[in-house]
Amino acid sequence: MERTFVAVKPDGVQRGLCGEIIKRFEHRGFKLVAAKFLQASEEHMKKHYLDLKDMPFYAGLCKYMSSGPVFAMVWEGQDIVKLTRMMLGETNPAESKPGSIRGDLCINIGRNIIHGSDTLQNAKTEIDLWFKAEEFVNYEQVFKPFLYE
Ligand code: IDP
Ligand code: MG
Repeated sequence: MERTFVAVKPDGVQRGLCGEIIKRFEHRGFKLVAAKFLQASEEHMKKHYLDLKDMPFYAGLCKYMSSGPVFAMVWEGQDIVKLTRMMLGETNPAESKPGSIRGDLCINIGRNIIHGSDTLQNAKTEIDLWFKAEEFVNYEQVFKPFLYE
């Protein structure tokens, strides 16, 4: 089983899309293992997006991501890093297929409502950045035999 980091961004929270996004992960069969609603600091967002520090939009992105609440989550499932990226669509909503979260729910690259880790290694780094060990809940998905052969 893999874990990935997902966050509804301030635009997604303001637009009332947390429920819709959580629903899609639940319906897919993924298991929620940690979640919290918070306003992140700009410093925290600079660490989160460190890979993008040389991009022209880096400062604005970090400022925006810390401008309001985000819903941060860790989800678990088989191949979840790859499958989450497919559920998200492309970084640019305008290039995202209908049926994907960004393709269905947003328009603009700077307001693309959701973050999802892009690699297993980045998922681990991001989960460690956002969550402490005691924030994870241990439980079994009772319908697991009906999700996985
Ligand atoms: P991702 O969120 O699909 O992984 P990244 O390339 O990691 O995309 O970029 C992180 C975030 O930075 C994007 O989700 C988007 O909010 C923002 N971003 C990326 N490219 C641009 C751009 O060209 N203009 C403005 N914002 C951008
Ligand atoms: Mg990314």
